[in-house]
Amino acid sequence: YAASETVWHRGSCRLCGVGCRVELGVKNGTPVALRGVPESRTNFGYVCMKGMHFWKVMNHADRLTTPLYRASKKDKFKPISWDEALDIAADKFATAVKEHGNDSVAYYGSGQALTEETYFFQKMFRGGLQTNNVEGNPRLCMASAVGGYLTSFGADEPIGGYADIEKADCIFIIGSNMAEAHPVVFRRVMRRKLDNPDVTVINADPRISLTSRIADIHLQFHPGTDLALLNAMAHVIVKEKLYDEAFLKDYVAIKKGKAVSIDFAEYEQFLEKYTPEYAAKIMGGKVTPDQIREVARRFATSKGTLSFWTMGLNQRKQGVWANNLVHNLHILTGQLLKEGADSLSLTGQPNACGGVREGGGLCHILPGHRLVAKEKLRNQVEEAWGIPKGRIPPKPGYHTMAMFTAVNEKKIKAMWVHCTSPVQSLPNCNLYNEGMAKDDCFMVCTDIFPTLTTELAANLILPTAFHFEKTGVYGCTERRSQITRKAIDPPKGAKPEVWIIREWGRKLAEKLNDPVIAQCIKPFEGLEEGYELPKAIWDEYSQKLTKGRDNDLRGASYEVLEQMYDGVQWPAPTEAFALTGGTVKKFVRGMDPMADSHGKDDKPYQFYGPAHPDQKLWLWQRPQADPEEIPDAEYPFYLSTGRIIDHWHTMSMTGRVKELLRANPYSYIEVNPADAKRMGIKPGDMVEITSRRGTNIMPAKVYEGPIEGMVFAYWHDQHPDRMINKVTKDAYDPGSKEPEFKICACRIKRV
Ligand code: MGD
Ligand code: SF4
Repeated sequence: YAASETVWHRGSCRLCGVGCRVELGVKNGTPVALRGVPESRTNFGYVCMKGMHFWKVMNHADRLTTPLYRASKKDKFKPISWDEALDIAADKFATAVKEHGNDSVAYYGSGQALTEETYFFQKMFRGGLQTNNVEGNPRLCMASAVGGYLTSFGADEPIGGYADIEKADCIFIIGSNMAEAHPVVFRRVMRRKLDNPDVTVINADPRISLTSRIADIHLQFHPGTDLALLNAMAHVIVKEKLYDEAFLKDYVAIKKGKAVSIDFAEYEQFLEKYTPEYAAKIMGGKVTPDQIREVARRFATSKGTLSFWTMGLNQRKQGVWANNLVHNLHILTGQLLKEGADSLSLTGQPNACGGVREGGGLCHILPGHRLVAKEKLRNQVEEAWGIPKGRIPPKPGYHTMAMFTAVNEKKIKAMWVHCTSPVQSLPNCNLYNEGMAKDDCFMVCTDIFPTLTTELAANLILPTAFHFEKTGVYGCTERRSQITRKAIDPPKGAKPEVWIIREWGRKLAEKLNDPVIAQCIKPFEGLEEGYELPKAIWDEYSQKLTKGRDNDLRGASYEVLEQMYDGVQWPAPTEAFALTGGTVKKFVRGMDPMADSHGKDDKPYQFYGPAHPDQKLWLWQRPQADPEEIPDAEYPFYLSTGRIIDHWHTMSMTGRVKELLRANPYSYIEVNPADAKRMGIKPGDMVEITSRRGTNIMPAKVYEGPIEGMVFAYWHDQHPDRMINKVTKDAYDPGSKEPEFKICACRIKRV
């Protein structure tokens, strides 16, 4: 190529969980454009406006280019060399371990980190520093989905994928504004509906959103009442005998409580009270009993029913139960495993599935969907790493909210925050920011930009390479791993994380005089960091730690991933199979090699998931239950929060792109017109939103989106007056520990 020509480099987008295949245009060593890849079967060449503007983030003048250090959080940062920076980081973690024990250090990572980064970090913390204090922001988005899949299907992650959209006849979207949060996959849903007007689209949500535009039926209800809806749909399906008796007989066990077995008669008895009339009353009266009947019938009788959900179900105190109840409908009706039918959780981030759920990035899981608590599984990991048996501690570490509570309680003395900004993204953030701002916890942040977290809480900021400036793998919603190869150099002074971890690890081994830490980095010594190093990390993870696991990725070598337009869907145990694209439907004989090899009988479906020893799907008896906080006389409104199309999370990236910022410069509070009229609020009036935890002030958008009695704000805005996590509540699901960002009580007033 002539230097002046644009060269296109393949990779995946990093700005949401869809996983669009894209190409970055580079001219004279500088990114100049981003486009879709028409051959891709994921996004067919389409990208959304965030994706399209991605390259402008890379070039931004605010990129961090030198390590910055301050001994106290009250001081100003000073630039220091990489050698000094890594020495300080190693010294602080070593001192914390020596003086306060192994559990006084912690890692808090991200569903946007590359798999190689999450895997390497957790190896250093568990195998090197001997703590399971390994957590990440996927706790805030996907933990309830993980809990739901494990308890209902015995295995994490969806059975099918996006390819079911083009075959589905009924699409049930609950608790998801996928038009904004997963725009390109929503485009596929929209195309299906436009091409086939007979396809039913049902949207169940307390708020009318852009997603609702294509719905035939929109069910609008009070936040937190949808467990009643899902049970009422099951009630209709059972009463009208719309369930699949043969499927239930062959593949299903029924459970209640902590997995106590019950029979169908007891389940039927439990459903007895969930009549459509009963549910409609709980849901607030806008949904009619006949609508519930209609929705249940269409769900059960279509040729293929495909459900989508995301944070509206996950970010709830009953998040796991809500997931179970959607899976229940699919299990009852047999709307699973066939073309066009699936219970498909949309993932919250580009690599929450691949890196964190599969790579061992949460406090209770090790790589390859292994549980920390199981000795045999810990030993397998220790053996793969060549470290002594018993080196990984048996106790899971702190989950996210417990970890930041431990920071408040001064139990965590050194913490590494990678690729996330908890100062803005934690619920009830004022409470946790107090602890993070104190000098009791030494904090290292690896980021590409300054953030509210680096400003308030970091002692040491390490500037990193960005997407396309390093090589690594992401795994999206549908069990699909995709590689992005380094296309350009990072800004001078910024380094890929895998290099940072290795260099820090070497110093840490010296300071703690610990040969096992040195052993953890030994396989990666001497490798060039742009490609060889991440490849060696990927090889160790995929070859040694996914072998025989349900996410077997041995066939998905870098070489194979580089050949495949859309990456590979696991399980993919061999290269030959991975080169076909991998497993489109899990558990189906003839499609999934694990189902073939685990076959215990001659049935077409084989449920080999590690969490269900009986190899069955579990139908759960789960009652309607209230959220942690419901409106009362003092705080009479429900507050809900979510995403919009123009921005991503804390806006640290999209807020720096002027086109995206202009499209949506600041947050506003959506108020239903009936409430606005009653309270004298007009469009654009400034409104104060107060909960038991904090206050925001922002302009009103008067609009029939939220149901009467509910207000909604997007959470991306960093401005102190509009940072909605000062107001949200930090209650969490007792099973998944995922916080209830979606529901709390507040009052509003015009100011
Ligand atoms: P992000 O903006 O995604 O938000 O919240 P966060 O993870 O805190 O932070 C990513 C950071 O990584 C940015 O600072 C970015 O600059 C940096 N970064 C980007 N690329 C790289 C890289 O290659 N290397 C490094 N080292 N850094 C990089 C997300 C969290 O927020 C999540 S996952 C959810 S689902 C929650 N959603 C939610 C909600 O719905 N409502 C409310 N109210 N709050 C929420 N908070 C949660
Ligand atoms: Fe990127 Fe998501 Fe937009 Fe696709 S839909 S281009 S993955 S932000």
